[in-house]
Amino acid sequence: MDDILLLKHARQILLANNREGYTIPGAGIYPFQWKWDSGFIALGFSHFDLQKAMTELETLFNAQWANGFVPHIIFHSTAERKSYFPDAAFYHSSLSENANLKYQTTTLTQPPVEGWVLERILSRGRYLAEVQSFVKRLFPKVMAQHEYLYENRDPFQEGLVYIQHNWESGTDNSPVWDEIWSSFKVPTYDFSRKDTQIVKEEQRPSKQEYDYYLFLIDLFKKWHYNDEIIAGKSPFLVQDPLFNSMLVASNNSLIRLGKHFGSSQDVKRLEKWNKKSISAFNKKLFDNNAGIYRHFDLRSNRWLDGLTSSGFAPLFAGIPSRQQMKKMLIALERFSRDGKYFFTPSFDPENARFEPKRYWRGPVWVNMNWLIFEGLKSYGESTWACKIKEDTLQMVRKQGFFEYFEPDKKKSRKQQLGYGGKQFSWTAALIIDLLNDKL
Ligand code: 9WN
Repeated sequence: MDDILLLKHARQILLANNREGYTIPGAGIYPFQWKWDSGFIALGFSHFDLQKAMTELETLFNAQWANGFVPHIIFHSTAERKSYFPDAAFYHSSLSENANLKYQTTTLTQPPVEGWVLERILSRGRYLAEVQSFVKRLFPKVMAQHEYLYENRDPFQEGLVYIQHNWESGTDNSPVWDEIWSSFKVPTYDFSRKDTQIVKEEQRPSKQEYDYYLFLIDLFKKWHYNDEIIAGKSPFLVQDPLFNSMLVASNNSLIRLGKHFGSSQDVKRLEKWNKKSISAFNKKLFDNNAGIYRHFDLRSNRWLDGLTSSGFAPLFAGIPSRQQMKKMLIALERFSRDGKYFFTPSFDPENARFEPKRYWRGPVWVNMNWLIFEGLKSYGESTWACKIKEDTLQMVRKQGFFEYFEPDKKKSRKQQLGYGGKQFSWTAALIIDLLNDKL
């Protein structure tokens, strides 16, 4: 497929998945609005429909809670109520005193990408009064989200915020969580999986993993979603390098935007947060031997076992020094094992727990490639950035706009090996961005 056709297809997918005011990640499997998906989707729309890009984020922030928290799923459509599990009833968000009762939402969040997305939308419509007033309206809402995170998710005031559930990481069934799951027992839940009616079981998390995911939510319900109790008692409390990188990158954008759209006080707070976060990142999360950032488990007080593509995300936020970045290039090369794999498998291919078909346990994801591509570009590493861009385009040209992809290049050349949801929105959105990139 040539690039003009690819671009046309990508736009068609975004438009087909667009609903009234928001865009679903993929028909059938994900029928509502998801938080970080909306960020990538808005970026894709900003190339050809600024109005839709702005509406996507406005709709998301309409569901923001009183304390600044932004939920990870907004269950807009009642017609689709029964087609996704766990649904709004399972979360029972009104148990939290902060919940936004106008919307049916989850009680978990996702990586805070909105700050840097806002800046990119502005760059596409800088001279339009409508875009400027949009950024002005959104700025305090994004700021409130960051305030929520630093005030409620950083119990030791380290500058690194924690996630309280694997679904907050965006990388749901990553092998890094395995050792947390093995540290406690959960009941067996009786429920009907909706995801495996659409996607093959071998490409999704196991039923046993779902039991853990549901049990954590049940615990939080018992504690009325009180963050202080969760931080004190929950078995899952992790400083995730991807989540924190998105926060730092968004801080960076808000600092630049704040000069026009915020106050000098906002800018000062953001600078203070970022200074602390970046220094903690490099002291606590960088694994100098492996050349990659790690997940830190606040319960066991050590890094979780295993290296993931999330560990490269700090490149996007400008966190590593040049020396650290050079080490990361070696790790990145190892992840692709001399060109055997596409850049960048979601889990270390040399680890015995690598599973090339199963979701976040091995397959390649376009959003992670895009973040790493942008990161390397910002360090002036254009040769590397180009390799990742080319791999990503080649993968999608051959396989289509899937949710995730077979990492093995040889296999992928011979067979149709795109996995998960089809006509997936963020794959389409980021392909639009890559095709518009000048590198
Ligand atoms: C749970 C929508 C979301 C993405 C996540 C991805 C997957 C949901 C699920 O789909 O998670 O949030 O049901 O598996 O892991 O990153 O935002 O695309």
